[in-house]
Amino acid sequence: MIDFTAKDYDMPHSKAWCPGCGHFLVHKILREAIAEMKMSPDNIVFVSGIGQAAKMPQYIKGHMFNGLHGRALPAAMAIKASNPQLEVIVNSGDGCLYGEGGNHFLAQIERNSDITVFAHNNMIYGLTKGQGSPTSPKGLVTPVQIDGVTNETFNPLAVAIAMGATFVARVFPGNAEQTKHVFKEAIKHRGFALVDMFVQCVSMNKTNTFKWYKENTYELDADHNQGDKIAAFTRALQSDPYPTGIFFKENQKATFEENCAAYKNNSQPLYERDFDMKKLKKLIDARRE
Ligand SMILES: Cc1ncc(C[n+]2csc(CCOP(=O)(O)OP(=O)(O)O)c2C)c(N)n1
Ligand code: SF4
Ligand SMILES: [Mg+2]
Repeated sequence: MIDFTAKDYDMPHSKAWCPGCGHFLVHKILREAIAEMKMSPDNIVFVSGIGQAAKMPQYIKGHMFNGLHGRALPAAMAIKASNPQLEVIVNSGDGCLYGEGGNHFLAQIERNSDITVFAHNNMIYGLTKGQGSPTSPKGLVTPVQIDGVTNETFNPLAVAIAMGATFVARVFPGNAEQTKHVFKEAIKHRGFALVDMFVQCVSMNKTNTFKWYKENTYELDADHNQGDKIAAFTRALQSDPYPTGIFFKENQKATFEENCAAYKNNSQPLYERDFDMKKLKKLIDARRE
């Protein structure tokens, strides 16, 4: 157990985000959550792809892996599988996670890797100057979609629930208390945890502002049954206004790491095991025949 404050998890350098960017609030609340959970930076790996949201691992204390656009999840899965004792946290943008990384999003849900995924959903490609993303609302005018977005809007919660995700939540970080609570529950969850976060991009999305999110969200009722998949799916389809909170969670499903053959009779983390060159060569040679 470590007695750190949220400030201790901050990295000293300045953050390359616009003043008022929604990613700042996530940065603050996430640090508060992990400090209150007494998590050691030595035991956390922050993983991301590319984008404004994906800068997060560089701004928070812990190990980090910053990979290719859309490719945070396979890296996170591999890190967790090679050392299941690590806490693996992904910070990703809506474009990176649901667009370029969409296939990985589906695959990791199916596998139930024991990782926590925080999706910074500003409904826009922020870093590349405001093109429509999978979550952009229909009609949103952008420098590319000059007559407005015509694509259907991707619904990450409904997709995650339908695919069998074991923890599915949405937050609006302007509601700091609920957001911190959901962050902690997601990190504690055994299995794939998705937290979609409504954050504002003050420079590239003038429609879905902090005020807009505030006016268009409400907390799920206290009697919402988090174990009821149909109720969760029904809530995930609601958008006027959007519910926030934990839509669905289940704890019975085995994780990807638990299902790994390598861990069936041996709990020693893969990274600690000797590398069997002969066995590997045999496997590669067999593919060549
Ligand atoms: C394979 C690939 N496609 C496209 C890009 C260009 N690119 C970099 S970041 C980005 C969009 C990031 O948007 P999002 O993930 O929503 O994060 P945000 O900047 O909005 O936080 C794009 C399209 C890239 N680097 N690699
Ligand atoms: S462009 Fe948008 S996402 Fe990027 S730092 Fe500025 S406000 Fe944040
Ligand atoms: Mg984005």
